[in-house]
Amino acid sequence: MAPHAELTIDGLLSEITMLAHISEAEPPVVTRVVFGEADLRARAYVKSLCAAAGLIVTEDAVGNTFARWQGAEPDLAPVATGSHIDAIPNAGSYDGVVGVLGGLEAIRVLQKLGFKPRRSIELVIFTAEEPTRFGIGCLGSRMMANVLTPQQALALRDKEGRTLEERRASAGFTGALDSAALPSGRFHQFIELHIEQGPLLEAEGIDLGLVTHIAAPASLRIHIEGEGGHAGAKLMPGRKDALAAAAELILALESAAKSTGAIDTVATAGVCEVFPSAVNSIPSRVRLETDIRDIDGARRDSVLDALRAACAEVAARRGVTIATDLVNADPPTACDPAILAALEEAAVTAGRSHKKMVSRAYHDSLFMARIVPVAMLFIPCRGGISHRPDEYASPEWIASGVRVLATTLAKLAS
Ligand code: HGY
Ligand code: MN
Ligand code: MN
Repeated sequence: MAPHAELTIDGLLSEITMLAHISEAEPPVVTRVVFGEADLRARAYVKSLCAAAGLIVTEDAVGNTFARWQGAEPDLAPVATGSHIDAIPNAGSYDGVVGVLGGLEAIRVLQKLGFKPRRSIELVIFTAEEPTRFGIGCLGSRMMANVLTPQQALALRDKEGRTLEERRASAGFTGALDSAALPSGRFHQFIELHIEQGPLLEAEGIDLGLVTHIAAPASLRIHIEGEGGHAGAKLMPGRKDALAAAAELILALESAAKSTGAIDTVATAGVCEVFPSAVNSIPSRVRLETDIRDIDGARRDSVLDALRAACAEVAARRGVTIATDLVNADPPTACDPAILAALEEAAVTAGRSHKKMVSRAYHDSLFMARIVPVAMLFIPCRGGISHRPDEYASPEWIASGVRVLATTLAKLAS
């Protein structure tokens, strides 16, 4: 089953634009934090599109959403595809959305072609792929894979101190948390279509990326307690400036990532919260959130260890107190060779250039891999830009991803 070459995706493009306008910010800026007002409107919009396609829509206790195209043998485990629609502040229109609306489009294309799946095909919209609200990414897929247990989920709070329980209940999700964990065998195979969020495909003029491995993310939260005081009256000797200590740790993190000798090691401190944050007051308290990744778990952990060592050294030398808590340190994952082979065959049939590559961004596939064979299909994004309003994927790139996804889903569901 190979969709025709002139697959038109005008409807899909307008749905992507429509979804981009469902934002907490002014277009073209997309901000859609989980369980916020825009997230709920976006969920309603996407569910209406799924219902219009005749899919059976269900939601779990944390808002993971499943839209099923019933197959001829409904007892067989479905083939699934999907991604996320939540977006970090100041984001773009395509991260996650291409995998959700593109996955829906792949189903609609197969419906139009009169394809009848033997296995059901299920579109999955994962809750909270982004860490923005609760500080941990892939919350929904972690719970599906029981990587995040209900007990751990109960401890999650957002910046306003609201718990996951409060937030999900106000969003209308009240099921028992332990019902989110899926039994193994719930899905047969899973494919996620996503923009590359890097520059390689576009730079090399290649249409599609067949993702062989997904990098291992880790996040260490660092609390620094110094001594506040008057920025003018307190002399330099004996100061315990928490932000100066944080600055040393940020540079130590950067140098540890650079010195592994591997290009795949990356790290940054994406959040730095300063108290009291007054220009004429010595910072007494700082919270740093750090993000450390590598496709090699041990190498990534060596950077974590170097950062912890730097915390101990800076605390001793500067007389500040430094406490750390590990938010997550997940293993990398390898994608399933059989699904990759099916994707490659579909790319060849479609006459699309393609290359094997790793994903440096993490995705829900990283956690779905714990309960089902997975693979990811990348399309290029302009300049490799992502997590910015100028994120862009061309209609040609999107159409080629949808086409190859549709062909592969048809093969796996036959
Ligand atoms: O941060 C990531 O890798 C993903 O985009 N949330
Ligand atoms: Mn993202
Ligand atoms: Mn994403």
